[in-house]
Amino acid sequence: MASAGYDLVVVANRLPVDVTLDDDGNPSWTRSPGGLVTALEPVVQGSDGAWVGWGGAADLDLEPFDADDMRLVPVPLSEDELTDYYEGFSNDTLWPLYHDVIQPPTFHRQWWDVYQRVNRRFAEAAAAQAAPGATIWVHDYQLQLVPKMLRDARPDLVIGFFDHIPFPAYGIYAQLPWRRQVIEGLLGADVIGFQRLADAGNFARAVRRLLGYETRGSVIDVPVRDGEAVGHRRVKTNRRGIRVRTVLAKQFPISIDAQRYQELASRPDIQARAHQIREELGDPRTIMLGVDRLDYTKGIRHRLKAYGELLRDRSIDVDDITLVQVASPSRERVETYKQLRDEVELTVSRINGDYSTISHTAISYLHQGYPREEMVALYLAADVMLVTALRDGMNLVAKEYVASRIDNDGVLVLSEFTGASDELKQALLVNPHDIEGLKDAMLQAIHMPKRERARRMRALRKRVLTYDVQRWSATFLDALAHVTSDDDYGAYERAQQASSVPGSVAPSES
Ligand code: GDG
Repeated sequence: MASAGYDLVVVANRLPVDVTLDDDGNPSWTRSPGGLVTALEPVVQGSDGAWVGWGGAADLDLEPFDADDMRLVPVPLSEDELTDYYEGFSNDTLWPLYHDVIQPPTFHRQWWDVYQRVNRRFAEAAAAQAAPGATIWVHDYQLQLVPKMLRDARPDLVIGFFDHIPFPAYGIYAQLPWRRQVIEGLLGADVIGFQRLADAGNFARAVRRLLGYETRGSVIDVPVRDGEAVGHRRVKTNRRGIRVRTVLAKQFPISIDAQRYQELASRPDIQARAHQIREELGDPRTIMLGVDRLDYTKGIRHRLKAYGELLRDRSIDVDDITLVQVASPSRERVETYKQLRDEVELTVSRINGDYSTISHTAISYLHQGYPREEMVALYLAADVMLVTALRDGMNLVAKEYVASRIDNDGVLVLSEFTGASDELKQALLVNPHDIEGLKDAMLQAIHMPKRERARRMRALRKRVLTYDVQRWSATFLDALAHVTSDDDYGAYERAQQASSVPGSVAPSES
């Protein structure tokens, strides 16, 4: 560590490890490898960085420690705070609201109070680690107030925020009783990253409607308050004679470590496991696969409905086709998730009861988490991948499937309500609410000729291998460096527009 703190501090709800205490209270940790960890770990390791986050268990009050060349700074959360801040405000207010109110959001003033308190704790922990002028990268909807809290405490810091989930249209966002405070919290950042151009457009509209600030494309002019310290930031006077600083709000579509998935898919043991999976399923002609956290945004019920109707209509035969549905356990203490699990499991058992035979099961349903190697074996075994989310910031599963198909085979059925659909145009794009359309797409995928499968998959792979997660984090940090430097910002913007930026589609209407 530099004596005066770290030059890069990542702030996320979770640390990249799970911390556990033994009987004597001694901590030990295991890595919890997710997409975010893979993306940010090399950046943090290579730049004298620290990672601030919750350790994964209630009431852990630990000193910062070093793991895998990173400084890890645990933020303690009590059982009550987890209930109000995490399960409550994050997962039962913001999550459903930001996913187009697929489930009704719950608004509780008590949850909001705790959300503010916990955000402040994260901000203070991050500020304590940051060297003068350091870069802080804050992640996701659980921590939207942190950018402003950091800016107020430490104007010298360069602050980025990335929103992993959608940002809703104004008509929906406006329901949030604390809509103004959240927008102001985010605008503490110098760069606010979204998955899609449409999300950035929705955010800019909310800023105009709620705060009346001027926006030009992805640039937002945020007025500088009297006496506000701006650090080294450029401040200019706008047309109305108001002193403003520049905030960049634009899309930075996240990706995966595509190379890693290719490597796993090339391993003989994983390929052998893929063959074994096929055999164990009774060697059906077609294996369809769904992989999701068991979440109501993922469209699992719509997928099951379409599949059940295809069996009912005899458009497909259980002797030929199996659907494997991995539904990894998620947020099990939140009531809507308990209900979803009951509904999904009832539907699965009805379909299996109606259509399975002694030798062939219609749906192989797995309410478990698996090692990444097993996931890649499943991707390799699956002829058709079903991603039918009703709303999804990006959907990494779609990209993982594509990166794993080194054989240029397999068909991706992809909901147009995922961020991934902005980039993965050669998938079979579907509206999951249109059950007939979804059934047609499933049949088209099942019967697609090999040449067409290969043509589409090659194009998909090109996209995923080019825009991988390393490129994502480099692009975000590059934007952060430019927007806060004295360089000609306009030149940076023009260069961006000249290069092909993925996900360039028109914003959705509010
Ligand atoms: C949020 C946004 C955005 C799932 N089951 C197992 C397992 N997984 C892995 C997948 C994938 C990840 O979890 C899920 O990522 P998604 O992107 O599909 O969805 P969310 O969890 O909702 O993620 C989303 C993402 O943040 C990143 O910004 O794309 O839109 O909602 O990597 O493979 N992994 C293993 N075993 C499992 O059983 N090993």
